[in-house]
Amino acid sequence: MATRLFRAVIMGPPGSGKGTISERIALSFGLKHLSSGDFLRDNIAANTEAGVMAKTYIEKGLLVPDHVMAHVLLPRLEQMTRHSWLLDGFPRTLAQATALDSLCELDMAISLNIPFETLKERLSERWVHPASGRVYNMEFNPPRVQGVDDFSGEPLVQSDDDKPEAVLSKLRLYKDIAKPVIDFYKKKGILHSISGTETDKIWPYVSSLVSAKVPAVQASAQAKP
Ligand code: G5P
Repeated sequence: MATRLFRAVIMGPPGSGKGTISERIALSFGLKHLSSGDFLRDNIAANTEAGVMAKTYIEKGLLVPDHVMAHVLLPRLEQMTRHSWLLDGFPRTLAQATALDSLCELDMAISLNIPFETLKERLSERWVHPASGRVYNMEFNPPRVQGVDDFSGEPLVQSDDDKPEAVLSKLRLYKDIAKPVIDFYKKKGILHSISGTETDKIWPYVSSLVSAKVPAVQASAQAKP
């Protein structure tokens, strides 16, 4: 009989802390952290057909079309038959949510609600190491040496995408497109909406939500022959 694994998604607007919280969940509970943005960046770096197409959308601050996302992500998920995972940044649209639903049953959908002013401030403090995608925040998690990546020693850059006008338009787009996805998970009874302005204050709540579910899932898996 197949082992019952934990499957969850985390949603939220750009800068809401999906990546930061996902990393903490992955470390604390031993789940695989799968980031749609990282998958896209890998494809862009490898110059795949999907990566070339995705780049044109990401550069304009637009969502990558659903069929490209499905092509990049779903085969990877299909291979993950032995691991519990947390999917960060997918689904973003209702079409993506229904495609995921036909592939697997989710245990939990976490939706982060962070005020726009907070996102604007955070993103204006964000610096990225372009080659690796490593993200720093000058207040929250600064690099050891200002302006320089901790691992490669290469310079950090600030993206045009993190300017206030770009953040505002991305946030509007997010709100419109995410609503049907949030309703979809609400109807399924697996949605947990979490509001706050600081990741460190949100974290204990997220941690207790996941810990209430992960041992239960693992215990039921162990009980099976
Ligand atoms: P990504 O890579 O999924 P976004 O834009 O959705 O990118 P982003 O910007 O990476 O998400 P995040 O993961 O929600 O944000 O947040 P984060 O990186 O953890 O935190 C943001 C910053 O705030 C960091 O500097 C962090 O250190 C800091 N921070 C965190 N918590 C705190 C705090 O409490 N206080 C402070 N001061 N700072 C904090 O997707 C990239 C693009 O790929 C495409 C889209 O074009 C997207 O724009 N894409 C898709 N397109 C279609 N469908 C999909 N499913 C797609 N997935 C990706």
